[in-house]
Amino acid sequence: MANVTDIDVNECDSNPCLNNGTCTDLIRDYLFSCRAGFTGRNCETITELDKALMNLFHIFIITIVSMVSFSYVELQKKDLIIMKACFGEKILKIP
Ligand SMILES: [Ca+2]
Repeated sequence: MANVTDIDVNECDSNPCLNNGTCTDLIRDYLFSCRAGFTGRNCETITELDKALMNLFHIFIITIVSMVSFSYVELQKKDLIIMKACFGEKILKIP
């Protein structure tokens, strides 16, 4: 009579781990060790903390881009004022 370990297969052979989780073969089962930021039976879910961090990072990037754009426009305005002071209003006639 075959015992349970004789008919067991390696469930990790099919590479079922998502998001680079580590699979441990068990008897008729498997266990995942998920990378930081992932959870769930198959490491398929992004943790709420990581969702919040991604949202914060997104807001940070948008803020930086907005600040750089605003600074660039302000610099162009200052350049135009200086050019007008140096060359007069005719500078505006250059296409
Ligand atoms: Ca197994």
